[in-house]
Amino acid sequence: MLYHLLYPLHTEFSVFYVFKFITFRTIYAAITALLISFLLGPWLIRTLSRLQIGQSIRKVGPESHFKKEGTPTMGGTLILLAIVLPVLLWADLNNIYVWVTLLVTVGFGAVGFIDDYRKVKFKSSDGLSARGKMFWLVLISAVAAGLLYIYPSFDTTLAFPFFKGLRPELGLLYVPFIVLVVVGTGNAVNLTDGLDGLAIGPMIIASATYLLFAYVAGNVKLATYLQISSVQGAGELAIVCGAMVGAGLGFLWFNTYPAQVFMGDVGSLSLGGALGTIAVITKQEMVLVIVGGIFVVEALSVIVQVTSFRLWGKRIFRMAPIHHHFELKGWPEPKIIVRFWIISIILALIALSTLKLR
Ligand code: 57M
Repeated sequence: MLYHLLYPLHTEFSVFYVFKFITFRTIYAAITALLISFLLGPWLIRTLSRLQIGQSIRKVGPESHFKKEGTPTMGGTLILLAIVLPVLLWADLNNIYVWVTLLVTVGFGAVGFIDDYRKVKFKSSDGLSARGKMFWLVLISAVAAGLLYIYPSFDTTLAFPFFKGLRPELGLLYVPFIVLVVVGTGNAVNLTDGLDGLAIGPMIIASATYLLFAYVAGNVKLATYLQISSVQGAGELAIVCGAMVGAGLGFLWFNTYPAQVFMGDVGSLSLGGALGTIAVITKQEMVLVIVGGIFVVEALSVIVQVTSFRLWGKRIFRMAPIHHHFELKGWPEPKIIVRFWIISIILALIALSTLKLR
């Protein structure tokens, strides 16, 4: 809105010309998101505590988690607000990619909100049925995928890191592919969100990485020089990523060990959905496996554990997702969290190097 209100004034007041620049608006989207988080965070935590919106802890889990019983949850509502408001303020609202990303972010957030609400209301750790949740996530991402598919200039070829000449055309198959990426990322982030700051740290790092990818993809000169897909209009997603970085840092302030609040599914699903959508739009969807490597490993650990247990009655990990394995091995919680962050940073650097390697 600020962009639409203030940029046209540049003909009379040259100072408003700065609103044209994606870099400027990205920085201020991040700062706005941080301010919203810092200003509303303490109030939200007090309100959630007063309303007794506290976490129920599974009795089968690591004992160290029992003391977390009653920690306010659904802090993801703050993350959602701290992303959506800055995007509405600073992004170009005529941009379809911004709206598709917001649709998934808010849609997934709503599914997570209902799930969290039911868990809190019925004071259990079971919310919506797994099928019901999956149905809504698939439906929302299918609508987003359909919108992208019918958008005239949207490219339905698949781009691979390291092999820049390899560009298979997926055609209509690109729609289920988008659904897979977006729903998969939402669920993987959800599984990762099991220790204080464990999901939000890698999410901040991934958002910052995609901020750069979006900026480069949206800039024809840079994209051509780096031989990556140029996506006209994708630069505006740098503003969404900036808001995600700001909202993530603001949330981490309160979620860092020992957490004063958990994000809940409203946070994990919306952030994961947003990241998956941005990866698809910027044509950096395969690189997401590297950037979001922590989320991938967490999800894989569950798949491997469940498969092995069902087929052979044996567990590979002491407990899945993998962060529980390290907890049960005796690693202190902050050590697991910070080490996962370090790995995320390394993975982000490797992913960024794919811009140069071909
Ligand atoms: C959500 N939720 C956390 C919090 C957070 C198939 C199976 C692997 C599914 C999996 C599962 O349900 N995962 C999804 C994980 C929960 O956190 C809440 O959920 C939100 C995210 N959706 O925002 O509201 C607990 O995580 C801890 N936590 C923190 N700090 C945070 O900042 O400490 C969360 C955020 C919180 C808190 O304790 O209560 C969760 O873990 O439940 N199920 C599991 O993860 C379970 N694993 C399992 O059953 N493994 C078996 C299977 C694979 C065969 C096995 O390995 O044998 C474990 N979950 C828990 N305890 N809590 C089992 C032990």
